[in-house]
Amino acid sequence: MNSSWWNRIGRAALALGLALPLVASCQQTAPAAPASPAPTTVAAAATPAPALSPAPDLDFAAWLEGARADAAKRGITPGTINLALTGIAPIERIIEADSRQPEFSNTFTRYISSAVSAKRVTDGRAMMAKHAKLLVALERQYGIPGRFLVAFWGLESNYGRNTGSYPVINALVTLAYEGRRGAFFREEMILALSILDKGHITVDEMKGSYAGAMGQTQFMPSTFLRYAVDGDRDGHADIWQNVPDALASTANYLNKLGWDPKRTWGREVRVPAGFDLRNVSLDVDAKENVKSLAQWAALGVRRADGGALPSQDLQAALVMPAGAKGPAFLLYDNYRITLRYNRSAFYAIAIGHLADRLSGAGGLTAPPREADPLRREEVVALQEGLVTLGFLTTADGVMGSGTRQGIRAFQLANGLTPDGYADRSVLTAVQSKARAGAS
Ligand SMILES: [Ca+2]
Repeated sequence: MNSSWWNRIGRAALALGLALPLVASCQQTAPAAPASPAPTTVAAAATPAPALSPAPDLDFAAWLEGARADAAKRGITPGTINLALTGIAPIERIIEADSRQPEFSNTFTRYISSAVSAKRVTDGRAMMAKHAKLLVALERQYGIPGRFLVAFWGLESNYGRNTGSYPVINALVTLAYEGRRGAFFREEMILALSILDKGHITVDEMKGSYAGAMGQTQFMPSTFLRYAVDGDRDGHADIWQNVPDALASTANYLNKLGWDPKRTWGREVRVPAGFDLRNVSLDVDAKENVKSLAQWAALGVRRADGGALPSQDLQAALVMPAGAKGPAFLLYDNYRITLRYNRSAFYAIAIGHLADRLSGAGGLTAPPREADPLRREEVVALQEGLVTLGFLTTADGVMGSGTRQGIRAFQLANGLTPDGYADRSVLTAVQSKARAGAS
C-alpha cells in the first residue's frame, strides 16, 4: 500500500536532517544498563566503550557467519569480507530509528518551506553557476536539464553537504539482522560489499544514511550498481566526494528511468471559482483524472500567473497537496519519473519547484496554507470515524490515497468542500457524524 503522500519520513527526510530528533530522542528511551558491581561500573566509566556496540550476541555472531558465507558464495573476495564484516555489531540507534513510527503526519506547507528554503534556492543557483560547464555537458549526454540535476542534488544531500555519517556496511548489517525488511537489506549488504570489491570506495569512506542510502545522490547499493557512472573518467564512480561522478550518476539514472527531455515536470496552476474538485487526483502517482491540457483549459484551469495554459499536446493530472485552500499543480510524466527516485508526492513536487526556482522562477503564487499536522492518533481517529460511516474499510494510521478517497466521499455526502484533505475540521465533522449515527 502506498503511504507516502502525507506521512513520509523516508530518504528525503533524512537528507533534510529531519531524522536527527529521532536519534536524539532515542537516547532517552535507551534501556537502563543491567545492574553490575560498583568497581566494574567505575572501570567502564573510566574507559568508555563504544556507545553503539552492544554486548556480544551469540545469535548475531551466528547470523554474521551465515552472511559471510553468503557473501563468499556470491563471489565477494575474502579480503573484502574480512575487512568489512569482522568485529562489527548491530547499531542500536538504527534499530530504534527504524522501528519508530512518525508522531505526526507532515503537511505540504511545512515540507516545501524546508525542502525549498530561500537558502537552498540561493545555494542551488550558486551551484548552477559553479558547475555550468559540467551541467551543459550532462544535458547533452543524458537529456536532463541542469536545473533538475541540481534540484535532486539539493534535496538528496543539500548539494553534497549532508551525505550521511553512518558506516554503510554496518548500517545494512544492522537492518538485515534486526530490521523489518531483513531480506531486502541483506541483499543490499551483499551488493555494497561488491561495490567495495570493485574498488569504487574504501569501507571507511563508504558512509550513508542509517538506511544505507549513499553519498551525494543517496543511492542504495543496488541503484549504485545499476546506474552510477564515472563522470570524470578516473576509473571510479565516486558519488561520495566527486561532483562530476555524482551528477552524472543522477543524470544517467533519470535517463534510464525514462525522463522526457522535451518536457518539464508540471506547473503551478489556478482553478476557477466553483471548480469541480472531483477532478482533483488524490493518488500519489497522479494517475486519477488524467486529461489533456486542452481539456484542463476548457475547465477554466490557467497558469498560476493567470495566463493561458501552454497549447501543447500533453497529458496531466491536477493535484492540490494542501487541499482546496492551497496551491494547485498540473503534473506531467516527469513528475512520475521523479517518484521513482523517491516515492513521495511532496518530494516530487519540491524537486520540480526547486528546479524552476534555480532557473529564476519565483515562489509559489498560492498563499501557503499552514495548519498543525495531525498526530498519528488523530489520523487513526479520523479513519475509525470513516470506517464507522462506511467510507473506509480499515484504520491503519497511514494517510494514503484510500483515506483521502474516503474523506472526499464523506465530504461529498455532507455538502463539504470535496478536496480529500485531512485536517482537524474534517476530523471533527467525521467524529460528530459517527457519534450521531451511533446514538
Ligand atoms: Ca570518477
